[in-house]
Amino acid sequence: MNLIPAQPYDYELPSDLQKVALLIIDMQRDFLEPGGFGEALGNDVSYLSAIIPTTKRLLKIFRELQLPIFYTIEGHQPNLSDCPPSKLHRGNSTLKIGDAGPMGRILVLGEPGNAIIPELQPIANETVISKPGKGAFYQTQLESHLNKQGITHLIITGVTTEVCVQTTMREANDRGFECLLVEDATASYFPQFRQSTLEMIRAQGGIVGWTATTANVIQALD
Ligand code: TIU
Repeated sequence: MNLIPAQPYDYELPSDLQKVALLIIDMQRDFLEPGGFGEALGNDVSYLSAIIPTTKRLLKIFRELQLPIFYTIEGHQPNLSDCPPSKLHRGNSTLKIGDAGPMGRILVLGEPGNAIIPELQPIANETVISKPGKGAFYQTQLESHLNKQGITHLIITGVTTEVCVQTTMREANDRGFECLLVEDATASYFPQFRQSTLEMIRAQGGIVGWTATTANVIQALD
């Protein structure tokens, strides 16, 4: 039995590792680089790049073992038909979703700013899911992809911990997936929110799932 040392207790991997997917959430230029949606919301984007090396290490081992890899991107159709008015008008920044920014139209699919960062570019046989909301299961094909491939376990990484990552993990947990959030491969513009999210997820015997370090995940898979 392969166990990942985790909190609140060891995370058991299935004997068939093809049932374990790496999920990399919203590591797109919009959130990590200056001039995108994250900065338009008033955030200091420098907090997020710290997790690029750990995410790369996880990507490397999943690729070496030929295990399933999924990425998400938060973005909207160019006509914004999939962006509810509540999301479009929220906040008081001058740059809104759909406006032209330094990296193209903010949070619009296909724009330069909407691309996954160069360090984590997907390769063949890896699945990219674009999503209009914070949760990756809302109005996407993610669930059917996972079910079709028989995936039962999700190793979750990405940004931002308390927004898209936590929403997605809760959605996945309710759908019966065994979820582990990688502590040093998730980041927030608010370090205290990241810490609180890790704690609330694993509280109450793992009410939403597990957390573990990159090193522990890799050691168990190796
Ligand atoms: N603003 C913020 O923290 N996050 C988002 O808007 N999206 C994601 O978390 N990806």
